[in-house]
Amino acid sequence: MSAKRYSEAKEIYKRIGVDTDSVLETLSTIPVAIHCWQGDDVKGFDQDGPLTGGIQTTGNYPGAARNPEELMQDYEKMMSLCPGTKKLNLHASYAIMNESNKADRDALKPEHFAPWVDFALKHKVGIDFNPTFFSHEKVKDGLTLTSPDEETRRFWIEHGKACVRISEYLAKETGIPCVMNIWIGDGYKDIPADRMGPRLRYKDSIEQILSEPHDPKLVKICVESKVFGIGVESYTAGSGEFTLLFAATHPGVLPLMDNGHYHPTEMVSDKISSLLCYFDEIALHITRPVRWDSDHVVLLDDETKEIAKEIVRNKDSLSRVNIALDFFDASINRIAAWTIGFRSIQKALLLALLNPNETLKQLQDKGDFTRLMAMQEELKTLPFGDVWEEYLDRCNAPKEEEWFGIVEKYEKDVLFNRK
Ligand code: RNT
Ligand code: ZN
Repeated sequence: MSAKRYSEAKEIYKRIGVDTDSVLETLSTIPVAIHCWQGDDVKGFDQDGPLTGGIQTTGNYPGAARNPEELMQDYEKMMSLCPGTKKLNLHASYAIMNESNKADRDALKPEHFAPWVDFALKHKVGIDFNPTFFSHEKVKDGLTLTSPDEETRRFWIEHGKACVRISEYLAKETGIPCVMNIWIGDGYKDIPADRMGPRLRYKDSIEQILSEPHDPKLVKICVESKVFGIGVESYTAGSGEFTLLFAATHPGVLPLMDNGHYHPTEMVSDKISSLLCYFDEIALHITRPVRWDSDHVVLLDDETKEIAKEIVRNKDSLSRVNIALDFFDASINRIAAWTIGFRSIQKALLLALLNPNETLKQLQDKGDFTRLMAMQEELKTLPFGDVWEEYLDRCNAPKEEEWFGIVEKYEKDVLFNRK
C-alpha cells in the first residue's frame, strides 16, 4: 500500500521537476547533531550543583538519565527511532571519570571521553563538542571568560584549551570533523557601567583558546551569540555583533546562530544567506523559542521549514551549514522529545528538498510574484507524507504511527523503574 502511495507521489513530484529518489538519497546523508543534554535536563556528570548560565529546564517528568550508562541507553533508543545521519553532541560536563582519573574542567583529558568514542564508533556517528562554561563553582558572579578576576578567567581559558585538545581527539578517533562550540552566559542583570571591558576580555580569552594547536580541518571552532539570559537580561558579552565580528576576523572560526537567541521578530532563516555570503561554513542550533529563549522541542513549524529551505536551496550551502539541535524539555518523555525534534528537522529538510527551487527562483527573478505565491501555496498540499513514509522505510526507522508505541514500552520497561 505504501509502495503504491510512494510511486504516485513520485509521479506528482516529477511533474514539477523534482526527483524524489535523489531527494531521499540526499536527505539520508545530511548530518544533524543531536544534543546529549535533552536526556538528563542539562545536568551532566561532573558536579551536583544547579543548572546555571541563564538557561533553565522546567518540568519533572520521571525517567531522566542519571549516569553515563542510562544516558547512552536512552540515546541509543532514540537513535533507533530516527532516520538519517546523526552526530552525537556532547558537553564537557558529560566527562566520564572514576576515582583514579578525576579532573576539574581545566584539566579534562581525552581519556575522559573514551567511552563516548566507543559509543560513537559502535553507532558509526561523529561527535561534536562544547566546553561547559556554566554549572560549576568556578563561575564567579556569573562570569567565566569575561571575568575581571584573572584567576577565574585563567581557569576557564584552560578549560577551553583542554576542550580544543579533546575535540581534536574526538575527530581523529571517529574520522569525522568535530564542531566545537563556545557559548558563555556571561552578562549583567542590570545596566552595566562598563560594556567594553568584558567584551575585550572575552575577545582575548577566545584568542587564547584558539592558540591551542589544532588542525582547523578537524576541529571547527564556533562562537554562539545570545541576546539575553535569565538573570542577565540587560547585557550579554557574547552578543550577535560580538560573535559575528569575532568569527569574521579570526580565520577558521564559524559563527553559530541559535534561533532562540534573537529578538522575537528577528528570523534566523533570513540571516543564513547573509552569513553564507562571507563565511565558508556556519553553524546552527535549531530550537523553538516560545516568547523567549525557552528551548522548547523543535516542531515542523514555519520557521523550522524556512530555515531548512535556506540550508538546502543555495549553491553548496548544504555542505556549508553545520546543523545541531538544542532544546531541553523536562516536562515530557525525554526520548519522545528528542525523537519529535529530530524527526521534525528531517521532515523540514525533506520538504525543502522537495521544492522545485530553481523554478521558484526563476519566477522571482522574472518578477512573476503572482505565480510564485500560487505555486508556493500549491506545494503545501502535495503528498509529502507519502515520501516521508518511504524515507522511514528506506532508513529502517519506525513509521509515524509506530514510534510512539516503542517509546511507551521503553518508558514502562526502563524509564519508570528509575527511582
Ligand atoms: C544557551 C545556548 C547553549 C546551550 C547549550 C547547553 O542559551 O543555547 O547552546 O543551550 O550549550
Ligand atoms: Zn544553543
